Order: sequence, then structure tokens, then C-alpha cells
Amino acid sequence: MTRRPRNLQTVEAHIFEMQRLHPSASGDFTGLLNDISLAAKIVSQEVNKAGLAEDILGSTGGTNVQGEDVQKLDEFANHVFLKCLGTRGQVSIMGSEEMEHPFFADTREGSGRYVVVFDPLDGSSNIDVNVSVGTIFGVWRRRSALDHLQDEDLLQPGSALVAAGYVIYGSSTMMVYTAGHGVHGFTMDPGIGEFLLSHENITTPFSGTIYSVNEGHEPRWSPRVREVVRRLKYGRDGGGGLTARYIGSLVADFHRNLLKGGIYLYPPTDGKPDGKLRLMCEAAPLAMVAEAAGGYASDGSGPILEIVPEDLHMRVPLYIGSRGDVLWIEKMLAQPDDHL
Ligand code: P6P
Repeated sequence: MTRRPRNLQTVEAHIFEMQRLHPSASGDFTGLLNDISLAAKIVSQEVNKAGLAEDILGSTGGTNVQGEDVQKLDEFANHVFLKCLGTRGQVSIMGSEEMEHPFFADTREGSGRYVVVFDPLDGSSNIDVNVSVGTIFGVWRRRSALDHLQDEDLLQPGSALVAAGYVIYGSSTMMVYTAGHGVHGFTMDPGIGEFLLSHENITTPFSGTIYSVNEGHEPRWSPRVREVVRRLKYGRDGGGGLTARYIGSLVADFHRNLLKGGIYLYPPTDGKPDGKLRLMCEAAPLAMVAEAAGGYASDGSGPILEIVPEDLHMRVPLYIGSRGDVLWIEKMLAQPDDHL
């Protein structure tokens, strides 16, 4: 059978091919990832015309569980992912950055085999100024019997993820995912409304030339973090300094660093001792993608993927990207103060 040219392979066809790597696969997993790509297409439509649709821009006036101002598109994106993932019954529990409590889906029609946690529209405060935003998602398997769901079915470490990925709504809309067999990127062709394979088997450089951090927080960092960032800027181990790139939208910063090499940092600050980013809907899924591409993700002392969540909205410091750069930061942060 002649294979279709790779750049004409839709994300749905790719996911179906992935399923063939799991002979025992029931098709639920394939259906789930296809539902995610459908939700992404619907959200992309709205995000890409946000500037035109008067009623969709701006804030709802409400705040979410994080105390953050909820943009109308946040709410829309959250609703879309809940609907698209909640119809077939293959998902039993959904967690969202926008919802304080997990959502227990109707599984009468399906296996309820999967648990999905997502940030429906990360960086949404950038929408009004037309800066890239993104969706982040992680997929786990339910651990308990469907009629006896427990906290442990939701609160699983990133090491138990079966799939993870993100959608970046930028100059083009891209969906990037891993299901344990490499990291693959698909670019939306708006003419046909399909995600087409554009970045097969993404691997990230061991060390990069970019660092991404909000230096406005420097006054609230620890001395050790300040020294880490100073050395990233001025040079370390006899090498030159790195270039600063910070968009203020995690998915956009992560995606650029994944492709080009580099490191994104969100350290603890005086006001946020655990940093700002959420473990389950941001750090852990991106950590799976980073590690599947040869990179690494740390909370400063060890792998993000090994952290067992205490609750759905648990925050962690995040250092993620090129493996060599993140390991260097871990080593630096482990130094006693008098060694700096
Ligand atoms: P700061 C957006 O709110 C977000 O969650 C990430 O997308 C982004 O990297 C970070 O917060 C920006 O936070 O403190 O630099 O404004």
C-alpha cells in the first residue's frame, strides 16, 4: 500500500496509525484524541476572529478558581472541550483550569476509561492584543472501577500520562501531541479545516540559546534564582549569555523553545512560593511533551513528571525545555548559598 504523502496526513489519520501500535487499543483512545482535535478546530475559529466578534472579546467580569479574570473566550473554550470530550462516554473525569471542581461526565454510552485535564485557553489575557494563546491537555487512564471513582483517578502524576499535548493559536494554529511514540506537530489548513502533519518526530536541542522568564519578578526571587538568571544572561561555564525571549504566553514560549532549543522558567516568588503554573493542566502535560522530544522539566529539585498532585489546582515552579539547560539549573539550585 503506497503511503499518502506525509504532509497530507491529517491528525486523525496519524492518531489512527498510532492506534495500530497498540493492538489491544479499543478505539476509545483514538476517538478521544480526535475529539480533542475537533474542540481545537472550534476554538481556533473563535480565537482567530476574536478581534471581529464584539461579543467574544474581553472579560466576563468573573474570576476563576485561580482568582484570574475570566475572558469570554476562556469560558467558550472551556465549554467546547467539556462538550467535545463529554459526548462519547470514553472520558469519566475532566479537570479544567477554569473549574474549581472536576467534572464527572456521562459514561453510560462508553467505557469512561480516560481522565482528561486541560487548560482550555492559556495566556488568554493576551487575546485582546492579538498575541498567541494556547490549549494544554493531558490524558490519564482511570485507575478505579467506573462505579467507584476515587481522588486517585484524577490526582495522578505526569509519569502516568498516556498522552499529552497543546494547541497554539498563533500566526497559524498548530496541534502538537505525544502518545508515547514521539512528538508530532500538525498545522491547520484553514482552507480545508484540517490539521495536516507538518512537524513529524519533533526533537529538541540538548542545549539552547534562549531563556524565557519574566524578569519583572526579579525583586521577588530568591538570591539563588537571581544568580541562575544572571548566569543565563552573562554566560556560564565559560560560555556566552543566552538571548531573552518572553511572550507571556506559556504555550507560545514553550513551543518556540521546543523547536529551537531553550528554557522557560517560572520560579517561585515571595508572593507565590510554588510559582504560578498549575501542575496538572500546564506543567505535567508539557513535561511529557518535552521529555518525549528529548528535553526535561523540573520544579527546580526534580522531575515534574514524578510529582503526585495534592489537588487539581496545585501549583509548581517550572523550569522546562532543553535537557542540558534544565539539568544545569537543577544543579545550580542545589548549590549551598555560599557556593554561588
Ligand atoms: P507572568 C498566562 O497567564 C500564564 O499562565 C502563562 O501562559 C504565562 O507564561 C505566564 O502565566 C505569565 O505570567 O507572571 O509573567 O505575567
